[in-house]
Amino acid sequence: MAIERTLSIIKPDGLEKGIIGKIIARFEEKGLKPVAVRLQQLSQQEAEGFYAVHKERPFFKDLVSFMISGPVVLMALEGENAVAANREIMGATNPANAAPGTIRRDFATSIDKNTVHGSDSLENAAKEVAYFFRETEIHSYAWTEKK
Ligand code: IDP
Ligand code: MG
Repeated sequence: MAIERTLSIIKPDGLEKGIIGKIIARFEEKGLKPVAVRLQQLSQQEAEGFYAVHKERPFFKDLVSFMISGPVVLMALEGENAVAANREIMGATNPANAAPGTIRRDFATSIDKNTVHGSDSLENAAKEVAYFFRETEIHSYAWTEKK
């Protein structure tokens, strides 16, 4: 049993749609606990730094401008195999390809406005959590079995 931490972001479209609670419920129902949570307006510099790995991609500019178009919710999620579990709960990048019952399939509008971000590996999860949260802002608590 590997208890991991991963970074989740509810993107501006998730806040516009008023589904912060519904998204967090999906994580909690699957045993992923938010152990750090902050609502924040990202600056352009913060968004560019966060997505630096994508800076040569054609969609980089649009991605950054979307991510700063409104506030986001930043969360560290903790639980069993949290990195892969989060990706599974989110669904595929393009909501058209996301499996039924995933956040992106149920709530996202397009590949641009795809409602959530999730770290893609344990190594990136550690970097991404540290990008937004100090260790003193993260608080583990008793967790329950996956339902
Ligand atoms: P992921 O969010 O599922 O990990 P990545 O490939 O890491 O997907 O891409 C980061 C984000 O960039 C995506 O969530 C999406 O918002 C955006 N993105 C990825 N590919 C495209 C594309 O082909 N067109 C427009 N936006 C894209
Ligand atoms: Mg990614």
